[in-house]
Amino acid sequence: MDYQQGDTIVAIATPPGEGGVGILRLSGPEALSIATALCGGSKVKSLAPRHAHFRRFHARDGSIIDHGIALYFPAPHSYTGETVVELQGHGSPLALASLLTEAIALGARAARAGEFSERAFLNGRLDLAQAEAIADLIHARSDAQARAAAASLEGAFSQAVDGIHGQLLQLLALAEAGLDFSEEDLGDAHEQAIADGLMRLEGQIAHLLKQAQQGARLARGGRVVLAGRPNVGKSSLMNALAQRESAIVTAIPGTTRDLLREEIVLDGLPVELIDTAGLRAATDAVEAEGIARARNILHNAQLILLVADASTGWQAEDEAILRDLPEGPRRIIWNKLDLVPVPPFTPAGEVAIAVSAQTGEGLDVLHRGLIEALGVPGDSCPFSARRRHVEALENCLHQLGAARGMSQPGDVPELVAQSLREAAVALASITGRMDVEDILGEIFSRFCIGK
Ligand SMILES: Nc1nc2c(ncn2[C@@H]2O[C@H](COP(=O)(O)OP(=O)(O)OP(=O)(O)O)[C@@H](O)[C@H]2O)c(=O)[nH]1
Ligand SMILES: [Mg+2]
Repeated sequence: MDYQQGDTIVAIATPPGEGGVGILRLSGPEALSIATALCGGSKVKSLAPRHAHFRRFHARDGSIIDHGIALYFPAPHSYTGETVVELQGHGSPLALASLLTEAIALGARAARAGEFSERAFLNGRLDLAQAEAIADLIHARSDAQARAAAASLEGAFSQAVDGIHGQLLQLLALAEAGLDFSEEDLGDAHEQAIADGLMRLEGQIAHLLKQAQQGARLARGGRVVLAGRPNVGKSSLMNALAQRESAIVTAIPGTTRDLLREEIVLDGLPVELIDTAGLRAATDAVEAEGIARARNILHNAQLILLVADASTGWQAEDEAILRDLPEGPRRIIWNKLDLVPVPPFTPAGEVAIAVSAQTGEGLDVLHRGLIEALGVPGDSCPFSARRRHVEALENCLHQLGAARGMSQPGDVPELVAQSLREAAVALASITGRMDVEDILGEIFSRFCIGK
């Protein structure tokens, strides 16, 4: 790789706030000279590659900002593939801000979000799927998410993609050979080899697509909205599921006004639970706003739990709310099961789960119901993925299907080759080996600064 950025970038690589350690990271051609100046210039012994050196970090006027460890990674053996220096001082927001200011005064430029990882990608240190996995690892909210992202970062997903891509290129070469020779030269065996290859590849991509869908679902997490009439126990149920008293519960209908959010982890999947204002004709402006927010959020739910009161049974108001719900997965939750011997009659075509938020009865069934309704991938998720990867695999599969449809005797072999080429491009866009400029900005802009 001969890729070298002209400028040297700098960022505070540790999270904002106070902490034991705070790291300033520099990458680019001037990283060493700027870091050397910060460490006291020529008066101090120069930094040896990959050695931890204790240094005082200076301002230009000679005053000392902090002290700590300086680490120098010569190109290309660094995170970005460029010259990188890390100054590891104390996690003091003010000292780090001063160091950053000094580095900029010495010629570095403040890095954009994700720019270190973008350079790592451009220098071939990471492929795109791995770079995305870094962001997913940083943002992981459950063990399962973090493990899946780490597997992607290790290359589990990229290796599977590369393996199939190699086979696809071989098949493409075979199909292109058919363009140069007539049918008689190559014979039936050639056609059969292409047909067999297509079949095999479609099977492999369908399998990878399924895993990527699970990986993307895990990385995205779930969102469940609790809705229903006032006083049916939505807030009580949220508290019971979250195992903490976050929402106010009273016997007064119309208690909840704002949307309240709690996060729970279901079988490794982080799920956002949203409690809403009871749906009815509002009695005041505050409640009316709460109800408007409740109705809005229903459109962004992966699963709606329509909570109803088992002690009153299904009411006309419940029916009206049900009719108004947006399309999408939903469950009826009969709450207050402790007040009745058996759950009431559920409207036809609906799936119901009966619980008591007060006694905890039925909550285990509700947990399993949520896992099933959200399609939680659980431990069967070998790597993390994103919507972009799923779309690329779907596109690849579609092109292979098109190639198979066109590879009958008498068909135009050019079209088969063209579809195979497009399938290969779609697959390669996952790791970024071809045609990636347009998606780069989109991916790296989601990083945090300093990564
Ligand atoms: N017996 C019994 N009472 C419950 C249960 N769940 C909630 N309640 C009671 O029902 C009343 C309303 O509970 P909330 O959780 O505030 O109901 P809500 O649906 O959030 O009400 P709004 O916020 O007004 O829409 C309170 O008095 C709760 O103690 C339950 O499982 N059994
Ligand atoms: Mg409430």
